[in-house]
Amino acid sequence: MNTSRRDFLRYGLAGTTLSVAAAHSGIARASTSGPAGAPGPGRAVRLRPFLEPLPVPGDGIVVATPTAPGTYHFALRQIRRRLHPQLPRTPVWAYDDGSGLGGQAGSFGMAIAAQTGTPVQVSYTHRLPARYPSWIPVDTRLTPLGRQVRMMAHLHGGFVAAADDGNPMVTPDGFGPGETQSVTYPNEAPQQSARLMWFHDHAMGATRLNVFAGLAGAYILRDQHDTGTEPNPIGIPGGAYEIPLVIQDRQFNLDGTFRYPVSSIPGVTWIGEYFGDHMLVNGKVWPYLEVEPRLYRFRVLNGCNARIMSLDLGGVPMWQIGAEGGMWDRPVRMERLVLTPAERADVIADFRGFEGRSLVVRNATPAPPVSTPAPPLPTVMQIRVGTSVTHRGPRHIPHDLPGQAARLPRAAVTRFITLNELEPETDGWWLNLNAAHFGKASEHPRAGTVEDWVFVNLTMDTHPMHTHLFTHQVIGRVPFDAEAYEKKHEGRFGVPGGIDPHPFATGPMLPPTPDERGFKDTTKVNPGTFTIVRGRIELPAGVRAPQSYVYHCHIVEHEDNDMMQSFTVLPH
Ligand SMILES: [Cu+2]
Repeated sequence: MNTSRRDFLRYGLAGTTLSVAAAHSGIARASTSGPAGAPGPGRAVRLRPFLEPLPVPGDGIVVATPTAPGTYHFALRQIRRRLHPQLPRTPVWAYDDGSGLGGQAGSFGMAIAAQTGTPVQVSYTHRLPARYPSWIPVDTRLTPLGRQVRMMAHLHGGFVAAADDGNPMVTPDGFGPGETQSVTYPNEAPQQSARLMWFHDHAMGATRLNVFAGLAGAYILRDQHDTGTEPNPIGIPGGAYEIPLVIQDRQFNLDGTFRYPVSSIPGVTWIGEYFGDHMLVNGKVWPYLEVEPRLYRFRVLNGCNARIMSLDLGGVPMWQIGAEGGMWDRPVRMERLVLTPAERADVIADFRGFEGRSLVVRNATPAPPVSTPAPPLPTVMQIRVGTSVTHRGPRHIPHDLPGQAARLPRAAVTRFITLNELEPETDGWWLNLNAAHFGKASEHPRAGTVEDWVFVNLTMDTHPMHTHLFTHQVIGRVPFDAEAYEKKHEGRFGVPGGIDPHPFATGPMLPPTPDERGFKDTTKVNPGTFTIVRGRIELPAGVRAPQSYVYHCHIVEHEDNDMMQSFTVLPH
Protein backbone atom coordinates (compact mmCIF):
# COMPACT_ATOMS: atom_id res chain seq x y z
CA MET A 1 0.00 0.00 0.00
CA ASN A 2 1.27 3.39 -0.96
CA THR A 3 -0.72 5.50 1.46
CA SER A 4 -0.53 3.89 4.87
CA ARG A 5 2.44 5.76 6.28
CA ARG A 6 0.96 9.19 5.76
CA ASP A 7 -2.31 8.03 7.23
CA PHE A 8 -0.42 7.12 10.39
CA LEU A 9 1.50 10.37 10.43
CA ARG A 10 -1.47 12.57 9.78
CA TYR A 11 -4.09 11.01 11.98
CA GLY A 12 -2.05 9.17 14.60
CA LEU A 13 -4.28 6.11 14.36
CA ALA A 14 -2.61 4.47 17.34
CA GLY A 15 -0.29 5.84 19.99
CA THR A 16 2.47 3.40 19.29
CA THR A 17 2.30 3.95 15.56
CA LEU A 18 2.46 7.71 15.98
CA SER A 19 5.51 7.60 18.20
CA VAL A 20 7.30 5.32 15.76
CA ALA A 21 6.40 7.60 12.88
CA ALA A 22 7.53 10.65 14.82
CA ALA A 23 10.88 9.06 15.60
CA HIS A 24 11.36 8.39 11.91
CA SER A 25 10.57 11.98 11.14
CA GLY A 26 13.41 13.09 13.36
CA ILE A 27 11.30 14.50 16.17
CA ALA A 28 13.47 13.19 18.90
CA ARG A 29 12.39 15.35 21.79
CA ALA A 30 9.04 16.48 23.03
CA SER A 31 10.41 19.60 24.72
CA THR A 32 9.15 22.88 23.31
CA SER A 33 11.60 25.21 24.96
CA GLY A 34 13.59 27.76 23.04
CA PRO A 35 12.57 30.23 20.38
CA ALA A 36 9.70 29.48 18.09
CA GLY A 37 8.85 26.33 19.98
CA ALA A 38 12.03 24.68 18.88
CA PRO A 39 13.73 22.32 21.29
CA GLY A 40 17.38 23.03 21.98
CA PRO A 41 20.21 20.53 21.67
CA GLY A 42 19.22 18.28 24.50
CA ARG A 43 16.89 19.57 27.16
CA ALA A 44 19.48 21.63 28.95
CA VAL A 45 20.49 24.09 26.28
CA ARG A 46 18.37 26.74 24.68
CA LEU A 47 19.84 28.59 21.76
CA ARG A 48 18.93 32.24 21.62
CA PRO A 49 18.07 33.41 18.11
CA PHE A 50 19.54 36.35 16.23
CA LEU A 51 22.92 36.56 17.98
CA GLU A 52 25.21 36.36 14.96
CA PRO A 53 25.26 38.04 11.56
CA LEU A 54 24.30 36.19 8.42
CA PRO A 55 27.42 35.02 6.53
CA VAL A 56 27.53 36.60 3.06
CA PRO A 57 29.92 36.16 0.11
CA GLY A 58 33.25 37.69 1.08
CA ASP A 59 32.29 37.81 4.74
CA GLY A 60 31.66 34.31 6.05
CA ILE A 61 31.15 32.67 2.66
CA VAL A 62 34.33 32.15 0.61
CA VAL A 63 34.09 33.12 -3.05
CA ALA A 64 36.32 30.40 -4.54
CA THR A 65 39.70 31.55 -5.84
CA PRO A 66 40.75 29.89 -9.13
CA THR A 67 44.23 28.39 -9.30
CA ALA A 68 44.39 29.50 -12.96
CA PRO A 69 41.75 31.29 -15.02
CA GLY A 70 38.64 29.08 -15.00
CA THR A 71 40.27 26.34 -12.91
CA TYR A 72 39.32 25.36 -9.39
CA HIS A 73 40.81 22.70 -7.13
CA PHE A 74 38.79 21.74 -4.11
CA ALA A 75 39.86 19.48 -1.27
CA LEU A 76 36.93 18.03 0.63
CA ARG A 77 37.85 18.32 4.30
CA GLN A 78 36.35 18.13 7.74
CA ILE A 79 36.63 21.46 9.53
CA ARG A 80 35.08 22.80 12.74
CA ARG A 81 32.98 25.91 13.00
CA ARG A 82 30.93 27.53 15.72
CA LEU A 83 27.44 27.74 14.24
CA HIS A 84 26.01 29.54 17.26
CA PRO A 85 27.72 31.25 20.25
CA GLN A 86 26.07 28.84 22.72
CA LEU A 87 27.18 25.72 20.84
CA PRO A 88 30.55 23.96 20.92
CA ARG A 89 32.27 23.92 17.55
CA THR A 90 30.58 21.64 15.03
CA PRO A 91 32.52 19.34 12.70
CA VAL A 92 31.38 20.12 9.15
CA TRP A 93 32.43 18.76 5.77
CA ALA A 94 33.54 21.51 3.43
CA TYR A 95 34.92 22.28 -0.02
CA ASP A 96 38.32 23.93 0.50
CA ASP A 97 39.46 26.02 -2.48
CA GLY A 98 43.03 26.04 -1.15
CA SER A 99 42.44 29.03 1.09
CA GLY A 100 42.22 26.84 4.20
CA LEU A 101 38.67 28.15 4.68
CA GLY A 102 39.62 30.81 7.21
CA GLY A 103 36.87 32.86 5.57
CA GLN A 104 34.14 30.27 6.18
CA ALA A 105 32.06 31.27 9.19
CA GLY A 106 29.48 28.49 9.35
CA SER A 107 28.52 25.15 7.90
CA PHE A 108 27.77 26.60 4.45
CA GLY A 109 30.73 28.49 3.18
CA MET A 110 31.73 28.20 -0.48
CA ALA A 111 30.56 29.90 -3.69
CA ILE A 112 31.81 29.63 -7.26
CA ALA A 113 31.16 32.72 -9.38
CA ALA A 114 31.06 31.77 -13.10
CA GLN A 115 30.22 33.48 -16.36
CA THR A 116 27.90 32.27 -19.10
CA GLY A 117 30.03 31.30 -22.12
CA THR A 118 33.18 30.67 -20.10
CA PRO A 119 33.80 27.02 -19.16
CA VAL A 120 35.33 26.10 -15.85
CA GLN A 121 37.33 23.03 -14.85
CA VAL A 122 36.87 21.81 -11.32
CA SER A 123 38.57 19.05 -9.41
CA TYR A 124 37.34 17.63 -6.13
CA THR A 125 39.76 15.61 -3.99
CA HIS A 126 38.54 13.41 -1.14
CA ARG A 127 40.40 14.43 2.05
CA LEU A 128 37.50 13.54 4.33
CA PRO A 129 37.64 10.81 6.97
CA ALA A 130 37.92 7.41 5.27
CA ARG A 131 35.07 6.00 7.32
CA TYR A 132 31.91 7.64 8.58
CA PRO A 133 32.28 9.16 12.08
CA SER A 134 29.75 8.15 14.74
CA TRP A 135 27.62 11.29 14.28
CA ILE A 136 26.78 10.24 10.70
CA PRO A 137 24.61 7.09 10.79
CA VAL A 138 25.24 5.30 7.51
CA ASP A 139 22.84 2.56 6.40
CA THR A 140 25.12 0.01 4.79
CA ARG A 141 22.21 -1.60 2.95
CA LEU A 142 22.22 1.48 0.69
CA THR A 143 25.91 2.28 0.20
CA PRO A 144 28.19 0.57 -2.34
CA LEU A 145 31.17 0.15 -0.01
CA GLY A 146 29.79 -0.10 3.49
CA ARG A 147 30.99 2.57 5.92
CA GLN A 148 33.69 3.91 3.64
CA VAL A 149 33.05 7.56 2.80
CA ARG A 150 32.49 7.87 -0.94
CA MET A 151 31.96 11.31 -2.45
CA MET A 152 30.75 12.64 -5.78
CA ALA A 153 30.06 16.30 -6.54
CA HIS A 154 27.10 17.16 -8.76
CA LEU A 155 26.43 20.61 -10.22
CA HIS A 156 22.70 20.92 -9.64
CA GLY A 157 21.21 22.66 -12.68
CA GLY A 158 24.33 22.08 -14.76
CA PHE A 159 24.14 21.43 -18.53
CA VAL A 160 27.12 19.10 -18.76
CA ALA A 161 28.33 15.80 -20.26
CA ALA A 162 27.32 12.66 -18.38
CA ALA A 163 30.89 12.04 -17.21
CA ASP A 164 30.99 15.54 -15.69
CA ASP A 165 27.56 15.33 -14.07
CA GLY A 166 28.53 13.49 -10.91
CA ASN A 167 25.67 11.05 -11.17
CA PRO A 168 25.42 7.51 -9.81
CA MET A 169 24.39 5.99 -13.14
CA VAL A 170 27.81 6.86 -14.60
CA THR A 171 29.84 6.51 -11.38
CA PRO A 172 27.93 4.18 -9.05
CA ASP A 173 30.70 3.92 -6.46
CA GLY A 174 31.69 7.58 -6.49
CA PHE A 175 35.20 8.51 -5.32
CA GLY A 176 37.09 7.21 -2.30
CA PRO A 177 39.72 8.59 0.08
CA GLY A 178 42.55 10.33 -1.78
CA GLU A 179 40.78 10.10 -5.13
CA THR A 180 39.97 13.08 -7.33
CA GLN A 181 36.91 13.78 -9.45
CA SER A 182 37.74 16.11 -12.36
CA VAL A 183 34.96 17.77 -14.34
CA THR A 184 34.23 20.47 -16.91
CA TYR A 185 31.24 22.77 -16.62
CA PRO A 186 30.79 24.41 -20.07
CA ASN A 187 28.39 27.17 -18.88
CA GLU A 188 27.17 27.46 -22.45
CA ALA A 189 24.41 29.74 -23.69
CA PRO A 190 21.46 29.67 -23.96
CA GLN A 191 20.94 26.71 -21.64
CA GLN A 192 23.09 28.27 -18.94
CA SER A 193 21.96 31.88 -18.80
CA ALA A 194 22.54 33.71 -15.51
CA ARG A 195 21.10 31.76 -12.61
CA LEU A 196 21.80 30.39 -9.14
CA MET A 197 22.82 26.76 -9.21
CA TRP A 198 24.50 24.79 -6.46
CA PHE A 199 27.00 22.00 -6.27
CA HIS A 200 26.48 19.31 -3.71
CA ASP A 201 27.37 15.72 -3.03
CA HIS A 202 25.47 12.99 -4.87
CA ALA A 203 27.12 9.77 -3.66
CA MET A 204 24.97 6.69 -4.06
CA GLY A 205 22.98 5.85 -0.96
CA ALA A 206 24.74 8.58 1.05
CA THR A 207 23.64 11.85 -0.52
CA ARG A 208 21.46 12.66 2.50
CA LEU A 209 24.41 12.15 4.87
CA ASN A 210 27.09 13.93 2.87
CA VAL A 211 24.89 16.98 2.26
CA PHE A 212 23.77 16.95 5.92
CA ALA A 213 27.45 16.98 6.92
CA GLY A 214 27.98 20.14 4.86
CA LEU A 215 28.91 19.20 1.30
CA ALA A 216 27.06 21.95 -0.58
CA GLY A 217 28.13 25.20 -2.20
CA ALA A 218 26.63 27.96 -4.33
CA TYR A 219 27.35 28.29 -8.05
CA ILE A 220 26.38 31.74 -9.30
CA LEU A 221 26.28 32.24 -13.06
CA ARG A 222 26.44 35.76 -14.47
CA ASP A 223 25.85 37.03 -18.01
CA GLN A 224 25.87 40.35 -19.86
CA HIS A 225 22.51 41.36 -18.34
CA ASP A 226 22.80 39.96 -14.85
CA THR A 227 26.21 41.27 -13.91
CA GLY A 228 25.82 41.14 -10.14
CA THR A 229 27.06 44.70 -9.89
CA GLU A 230 25.16 47.91 -9.37
CA PRO A 231 24.12 49.62 -11.57
CA ASN A 232 23.38 46.90 -14.11
CA PRO A 233 21.44 46.80 -17.40
CA ILE A 234 18.38 45.23 -15.75
CA GLY A 235 18.01 47.87 -13.05
CA ILE A 236 17.99 45.44 -10.13
CA PRO A 237 19.98 45.53 -6.88
CA GLY A 238 23.54 44.24 -7.01
CA GLY A 239 26.83 44.20 -5.14
CA ALA A 240 26.32 44.15 -1.39
CA TYR A 241 22.58 44.45 -1.98
CA GLU A 242 22.35 41.01 -3.57
CA ILE A 243 22.42 38.30 -0.89
CA PRO A 244 22.11 34.51 -1.12
CA LEU A 245 19.92 32.87 1.53
CA VAL A 246 20.68 29.16 1.75
CA ILE A 247 18.26 27.73 4.28
CA GLN A 248 18.87 24.36 5.97
CA ASP A 249 17.35 22.78 9.08
CA ARG A 250 19.45 20.77 11.50
CA GLN A 251 19.37 19.07 14.89
CA PHE A 252 22.32 19.19 17.29
CA ASN A 253 23.87 16.91 19.87
CA LEU A 254 25.12 18.41 23.12
CA ASP A 255 28.73 18.11 21.95
CA GLY A 256 27.95 20.42 19.03
CA THR A 257 27.86 17.72 16.36
CA PHE A 258 24.96 17.70 13.96
CA ARG A 259 22.41 15.12 15.06
CA TYR A 260 20.91 12.70 12.57
CA PRO A 261 18.35 10.30 14.11
CA VAL A 262 18.34 6.60 13.30
CA SER A 263 15.40 4.37 12.63
CA SER A 264 13.79 2.38 15.41
CA ILE A 265 13.10 -0.49 13.01
CA PRO A 266 15.48 -3.41 13.73
CA GLY A 267 18.08 -3.74 10.98
CA VAL A 268 17.31 -0.30 9.58
CA THR A 269 19.32 2.91 10.04
CA TRP A 270 17.77 5.02 7.24
CA ILE A 271 14.88 7.34 8.16
CA GLY A 272 12.15 8.49 5.78
CA GLU A 273 12.81 12.22 6.15
CA TYR A 274 15.27 14.34 8.14
CA PHE A 275 13.78 17.39 9.85
CA GLY A 276 15.83 19.75 11.97
CA ASP A 277 14.64 21.76 14.95
CA HIS A 278 17.01 24.66 14.27
CA MET A 279 17.13 26.73 11.11
CA LEU A 280 20.49 27.64 9.62
CA VAL A 281 20.84 30.36 7.01
CA ASN A 282 24.13 30.41 5.14
CA GLY A 283 25.41 28.00 7.77
CA LYS A 284 24.58 29.90 10.99
CA VAL A 285 21.78 29.14 13.44
CA TRP A 286 19.00 31.77 13.38
CA PRO A 287 21.24 34.66 12.25
CA TYR A 288 20.37 38.31 11.72
CA LEU A 289 20.94 40.53 8.70
CA GLU A 290 21.26 44.30 8.79
CA VAL A 291 19.78 46.01 5.75
CA GLU A 292 19.23 49.56 4.55
CA PRO A 293 15.73 50.83 3.76
CA ARG A 294 15.99 50.25 -0.01
CA LEU A 295 15.59 47.46 -2.58
CA TYR A 296 17.48 44.17 -2.11
CA ARG A 297 17.84 41.05 -4.20
CA PHE A 298 17.72 37.71 -2.35
CA ARG A 299 18.74 34.43 -3.98
CA VAL A 300 16.85 31.90 -1.90
CA LEU A 301 17.74 28.20 -1.96
CA ASN A 302 15.98 25.53 0.04
CA GLY A 303 18.99 23.43 1.02
CA CYS A 304 17.12 21.23 3.50
CA ASN A 305 17.19 17.45 3.23
CA ALA A 306 13.41 17.06 3.37
CA ARG A 307 11.68 20.19 4.68
CA ILE A 308 9.29 22.03 2.38
CA MET A 309 9.10 25.69 3.38
CA SER A 310 6.55 28.44 2.96
CA LEU A 311 8.47 31.66 3.60
CA ASP A 312 7.58 35.29 4.08
CA LEU A 313 10.01 38.14 4.63
CA GLY A 314 8.34 39.57 7.72
CA GLY A 315 5.71 41.41 5.69
CA VAL A 316 8.10 43.13 3.31
CA PRO A 317 6.77 43.30 -0.28
CA MET A 318 8.58 40.99 -2.65
CA TRP A 319 8.64 40.24 -6.34
CA GLN A 320 10.00 37.02 -7.81
CA ILE A 321 12.15 37.56 -10.90
CA GLY A 322 13.41 34.06 -11.58
CA ALA A 323 13.80 30.47 -10.44
CA GLU A 324 16.00 27.45 -11.16
CA GLY A 325 16.10 28.04 -14.93
CA GLY A 326 17.17 31.68 -14.63
CA MET A 327 15.42 34.98 -14.99
CA TRP A 328 11.84 35.46 -16.14
CA ASP A 329 10.37 37.93 -18.66
CA ARG A 330 8.81 40.05 -15.92
CA PRO A 331 8.62 40.26 -12.12
CA VAL A 332 5.69 38.64 -10.30
CA ARG A 333 4.47 39.93 -6.94
CA MET A 334 4.59 37.15 -4.35
CA GLU A 335 3.13 36.87 -0.84
CA ARG A 336 5.02 33.72 0.10
CA LEU A 337 7.77 31.53 -1.33
CA VAL A 338 6.86 27.86 -1.22
CA LEU A 339 10.09 25.98 -1.80
CA THR A 340 10.78 22.26 -1.73
CA PRO A 341 14.36 21.02 -1.29
CA ALA A 342 16.57 22.29 -4.16
CA GLU A 343 14.03 24.82 -5.45
CA ARG A 344 15.32 28.40 -5.80
CA ALA A 345 13.62 31.78 -5.84
CA ASP A 346 15.25 34.97 -7.12
CA VAL A 347 13.39 37.83 -5.42
CA ILE A 348 13.51 41.59 -5.00
CA ALA A 349 12.41 42.87 -1.59
CA ASP A 350 11.51 46.46 -0.78
CA PHE A 351 12.51 47.64 2.70
CA ARG A 352 11.48 51.26 2.13
CA GLY A 353 9.00 52.25 4.80
CA PHE A 354 10.39 49.71 7.28
CA GLU A 355 13.08 52.03 8.69
CA GLY A 356 14.21 51.08 12.19
CA ARG A 357 12.18 47.89 12.37
CA SER A 358 13.25 44.36 13.22
CA LEU A 359 11.54 41.78 11.05
CA VAL A 360 11.50 38.01 11.31
CA VAL A 361 11.66 35.81 8.23
CA ARG A 362 9.13 33.09 8.96
CA ASN A 363 8.38 29.63 7.67
CA ALA A 364 4.84 28.26 7.79
CA THR A 365 3.42 24.86 7.00
CA PRO A 366 2.76 24.95 3.25
CA ALA A 367 -0.89 25.12 2.27
CA PRO A 368 -2.51 22.28 0.30
CA PRO A 369 -2.08 20.86 -2.29
CA VAL A 370 1.50 20.70 -0.98
CA SER A 371 1.67 17.97 1.65
CA THR A 372 4.52 17.31 4.05
CA PRO A 373 4.92 15.53 7.41
CA ALA A 374 7.41 18.16 8.66
CA PRO A 375 6.93 19.40 12.22
CA PRO A 376 6.66 23.21 12.36
CA LEU A 377 9.83 25.32 12.48
CA PRO A 378 8.60 28.88 12.12
CA THR A 379 11.64 31.04 12.83
CA VAL A 380 14.21 31.45 10.05
CA MET A 381 16.20 34.63 10.66
CA GLN A 382 15.92 38.28 11.64
CA ILE A 383 16.25 41.32 9.38
CA ARG A 384 17.18 44.62 11.06
CA VAL A 385 16.26 47.57 8.89
CA GLY A 386 18.47 50.63 9.39
CA THR A 387 17.43 54.23 8.94
CA SER A 388 19.89 55.48 6.34
CA VAL A 389 20.93 54.47 2.84
CA THR A 390 24.54 54.35 1.66
CA HIS A 391 23.83 53.72 -2.02
CA ARG A 392 20.33 54.49 -3.14
CA GLY A 393 20.36 51.93 -5.98
CA PRO A 394 17.36 51.17 -8.20
CA ARG A 395 14.11 52.87 -7.14
CA HIS A 396 11.61 50.81 -9.12
CA ILE A 397 10.79 47.19 -9.72
CA PRO A 398 11.55 46.77 -13.45
CA HIS A 399 8.59 46.21 -15.78
CA ASP A 400 10.53 43.81 -17.98
CA LEU A 401 13.37 41.40 -17.44
CA PRO A 402 15.81 39.94 -19.98
CA GLY A 403 14.78 36.35 -19.22
CA GLN A 404 11.91 34.22 -20.42
CA ALA A 405 8.65 32.60 -19.52
CA ALA A 406 8.80 28.87 -20.26
CA ARG A 407 7.03 28.15 -23.56
CA LEU A 408 8.01 24.99 -25.39
CA PRO A 409 6.32 23.59 -28.52
CA ARG A 410 4.07 20.54 -28.31
CA ALA A 411 5.81 17.40 -27.09
CA ALA A 412 6.55 14.56 -29.49
CA VAL A 413 6.84 11.93 -26.76
CA THR A 414 5.05 11.43 -23.43
CA ARG A 415 6.48 9.36 -20.58
CA PHE A 416 4.50 8.26 -17.54
CA ILE A 417 6.54 7.92 -14.36
CA THR A 418 5.03 6.59 -11.13
CA LEU A 419 6.08 7.47 -7.57
CA ASN A 420 5.54 4.58 -5.16
CA GLU A 421 6.16 4.03 -1.47
CA LEU A 422 6.45 0.42 -0.32
CA GLU A 423 6.16 -1.28 3.06
CA PRO A 424 6.41 1.82 5.27
CA GLU A 425 7.41 1.28 8.90
CA THR A 426 8.98 -2.10 8.13
CA ASP A 427 12.52 -3.22 7.34
CA GLY A 428 11.42 -3.39 3.70
CA TRP A 429 10.46 0.31 3.57
CA TRP A 430 11.53 1.95 0.30
CA LEU A 431 10.36 4.43 -2.26
CA ASN A 432 10.70 4.00 -5.98
CA LEU A 433 10.02 5.34 -9.45
CA ASN A 434 8.25 3.05 -11.91
CA ALA A 435 8.06 0.14 -9.44
CA ALA A 436 11.76 -0.62 -9.89
CA HIS A 437 15.05 -0.29 -8.11
CA PHE A 438 17.45 2.41 -9.33
CA GLY A 439 18.81 1.74 -12.81
CA LYS A 440 16.26 -0.98 -13.64
CA ALA A 441 13.75 1.22 -15.48
CA SER A 442 15.66 3.64 -17.70
CA GLU A 443 14.13 6.11 -20.15
CA HIS A 444 15.68 6.62 -23.59
CA PRO A 445 14.85 10.06 -24.99
CA ARG A 446 16.39 11.18 -28.29
CA ALA A 447 18.49 14.35 -28.47
CA GLY A 448 16.56 17.28 -29.92
CA THR A 449 13.14 15.97 -28.87
CA VAL A 450 10.58 17.83 -26.79
CA GLU A 451 9.02 15.45 -24.29
CA ASP A 452 6.29 15.50 -21.67
CA TRP A 453 7.14 13.69 -18.45
CA VAL A 454 4.07 12.89 -16.38
CA PHE A 455 4.83 12.25 -12.70
CA VAL A 456 2.08 10.12 -11.17
CA ASN A 457 2.17 10.45 -7.38
CA LEU A 458 0.75 7.42 -5.57
CA THR A 459 1.95 8.51 -2.12
CA MET A 460 0.49 11.03 0.33
CA ASP A 461 3.51 13.36 0.25
CA THR A 462 4.71 16.09 -2.09
CA HIS A 463 7.90 14.96 -3.85
CA PRO A 464 10.23 17.52 -5.49
CA MET A 465 11.19 15.83 -8.76
CA HIS A 466 14.52 16.94 -10.17
CA THR A 467 15.71 16.33 -13.72
CA HIS A 468 19.44 16.37 -14.36
CA LEU A 469 20.63 17.83 -17.71
CA PHE A 470 17.42 19.56 -18.78
CA THR A 471 15.17 22.20 -17.30
CA HIS A 472 11.44 21.89 -17.79
CA GLN A 473 8.23 23.84 -18.15
CA VAL A 474 5.39 23.00 -15.79
CA ILE A 475 2.36 22.27 -17.99
CA GLY A 476 -0.12 21.57 -15.21
CA ARG A 477 -1.56 19.14 -12.70
CA VAL A 478 -4.56 16.88 -13.24
CA PRO A 479 -6.62 15.65 -10.28
CA PHE A 480 -7.16 11.90 -10.50
CA ASP A 481 -8.37 8.84 -8.61
CA ALA A 482 -5.00 7.52 -7.48
CA GLU A 483 -6.56 4.63 -5.59
CA ALA A 484 -8.45 3.31 -8.64
CA TYR A 485 -5.38 3.73 -10.87
CA GLU A 486 -3.27 1.90 -8.33
CA LYS A 487 -5.82 -0.86 -7.81
CA LYS A 488 -6.02 -1.50 -11.55
CA HIS A 489 -2.31 -1.44 -12.31
CA GLU A 490 -0.44 -2.27 -9.10
CA GLY A 491 2.27 -4.89 -9.29
CA ARG A 492 4.63 -6.27 -6.68
CA PHE A 493 6.62 -3.03 -6.27
CA GLY A 494 3.88 -0.51 -7.02
CA VAL A 495 2.54 0.70 -10.35
CA PRO A 496 5.09 0.34 -13.14
CA GLY A 497 5.95 3.24 -15.45
CA GLY A 498 4.37 3.89 -18.81
CA ILE A 499 0.69 3.69 -17.82
CA ASP A 500 -1.38 6.76 -18.73
CA PRO A 501 -3.42 7.99 -15.71
CA HIS A 502 -5.73 10.20 -17.83
CA PRO A 503 -8.59 7.64 -17.75
CA PHE A 504 -8.64 8.19 -13.97
CA ALA A 505 -8.79 12.01 -14.13
CA THR A 506 -11.48 13.54 -11.91
CA GLY A 507 -11.30 17.12 -13.14
CA PRO A 508 -9.69 19.53 -15.57
CA MET A 509 -5.96 20.30 -15.53
CA LEU A 510 -4.87 22.96 -13.05
CA PRO A 511 -2.50 25.55 -14.55
CA PRO A 512 1.03 26.13 -13.24
CA THR A 513 1.34 28.39 -10.18
CA PRO A 514 2.73 31.95 -10.62
CA ASP A 515 6.15 30.84 -9.31
CA GLU A 516 6.28 28.25 -12.11
CA ARG A 517 6.43 30.95 -14.78
CA GLY A 518 9.91 30.09 -16.00
CA PHE A 519 11.99 26.98 -16.55
CA LYS A 520 12.58 24.79 -13.54
CA ASP A 521 14.82 21.89 -12.64
CA THR A 522 12.89 20.77 -9.54
CA THR A 523 9.09 20.67 -9.46
CA LYS A 524 6.51 19.86 -6.79
CA VAL A 525 4.73 16.60 -7.51
CA ASN A 526 1.79 16.81 -5.14
CA PRO A 527 -0.48 13.98 -4.02
CA GLY A 528 -3.91 13.65 -5.60
CA THR A 529 -2.80 14.94 -8.99
CA PHE A 530 -0.44 13.89 -11.72
CA THR A 531 2.04 16.55 -12.73
CA ILE A 532 3.02 17.20 -16.35
CA VAL A 533 6.36 18.85 -17.14
CA ARG A 534 7.82 19.46 -20.60
CA GLY A 535 11.48 19.57 -21.53
CA ARG A 536 13.68 19.75 -24.57
CA ILE A 537 16.28 17.00 -24.43
CA GLU A 538 19.60 18.41 -25.64
CA LEU A 539 23.29 17.78 -25.07
CA PRO A 540 26.07 20.34 -24.64
CA ALA A 541 28.04 21.25 -27.77
CA GLY A 542 30.49 18.55 -28.78
CA VAL A 543 28.98 15.93 -26.48
CA ARG A 544 27.93 12.84 -28.43
CA ALA A 545 25.04 10.57 -27.50
CA PRO A 546 24.55 8.22 -25.76
CA GLN A 547 24.85 10.02 -22.42
CA SER A 548 23.33 8.82 -19.15
CA TYR A 549 21.84 10.93 -16.39
CA VAL A 550 19.45 10.53 -13.47
CA TYR A 551 16.20 12.05 -12.30
CA HIS A 552 14.96 11.71 -8.76
CA CYS A 553 13.08 13.03 -5.79
CA HIS A 554 15.13 15.75 -4.08
CA ILE A 555 14.01 14.76 -0.60
CA VAL A 556 17.43 13.23 -0.25
CA GLU A 557 16.28 10.47 2.11
CA HIS A 558 13.91 9.35 -0.66
CA GLU A 559 16.59 9.64 -3.34
CA ASP A 560 18.88 7.41 -1.27
CA ASN A 561 16.24 4.63 -0.84
CA ASP A 562 15.61 4.72 -3.80
CA MET A 563 13.39 7.18 -5.54
CA MET A 564 15.75 7.71 -8.46
CA GLN A 565 15.93 6.43 -12.02
CA SER A 566 18.17 6.99 -15.00
CA PHE A 567 17.72 8.17 -18.55
CA THR A 568 20.05 7.78 -21.49
CA VAL A 569 19.98 10.38 -24.25
CA LEU A 570 20.19 8.62 -27.63
CA PRO A 571 21.37 10.19 -30.91
CA HIS A 572 18.80 12.23 -32.79
CU1 LIG B 1 10.27 12.07 -2.38
